[in-house]
Amino acid sequence: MKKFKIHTDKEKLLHEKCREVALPLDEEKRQTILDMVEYLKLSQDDEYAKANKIRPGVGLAAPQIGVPERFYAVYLVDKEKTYEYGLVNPKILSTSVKKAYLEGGEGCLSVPEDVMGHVYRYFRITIQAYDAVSQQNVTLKLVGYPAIVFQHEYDHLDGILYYDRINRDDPFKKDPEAVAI
Ligand code: UDB
Ligand code: ZN
Repeated sequence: MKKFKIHTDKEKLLHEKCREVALPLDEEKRQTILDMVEYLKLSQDDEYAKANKIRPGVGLAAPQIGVPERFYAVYLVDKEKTYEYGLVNPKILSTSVKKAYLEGGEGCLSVPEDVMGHVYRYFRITIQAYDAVSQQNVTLKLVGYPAIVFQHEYDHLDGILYYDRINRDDPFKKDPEAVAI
């Protein structure tokens, strides 16, 4: 199993916009993306996570492994549905007016110390990308928790970390358009 060095927010790379990936995807890059999905899957196994001293991850973006390019992996199970994707050059096609935030706040594999506060995101998004897992273009309609995860990863491609979206003066400021998840 491939081990990744997870880069942290001390590094400039995490705060910079990533460049588009040339398609068709070369075999080496496809393998890297599949390895990222595998890493997430394994990290959610308690034994494996403990033995390898890693956190259970639901998403991982290229800059977090030191690659300044527009792709990310997601592996999560929500409401009996499994989301297993390796998105390349994702585009958010549409967003809801309604917002959502994780009640317990967000964290990040690249941020060693949690920052408290509400991170408002869109409740629904439609995202289009090339998916390295199924090897086809996909258009995904995401709602609630999965929508939040895909937006968190998308932000990494633009050099945005979750704490950049927390209100500095009032971290728990209410947004009347937002629901807690
Ligand atoms: C995570 N994990 O992976 F509900 F099996 C977070 C960390 C930062 C705490 C490791 C997480 O939410 N795990 C989780 C949650 C479950 C069930 C389960 C595992 N990320 C991904 C990340 O940093 N990507 O760049 C942070 C999430 C916060 C909101 C969306 C992504
Ligand atoms: Zn993150």
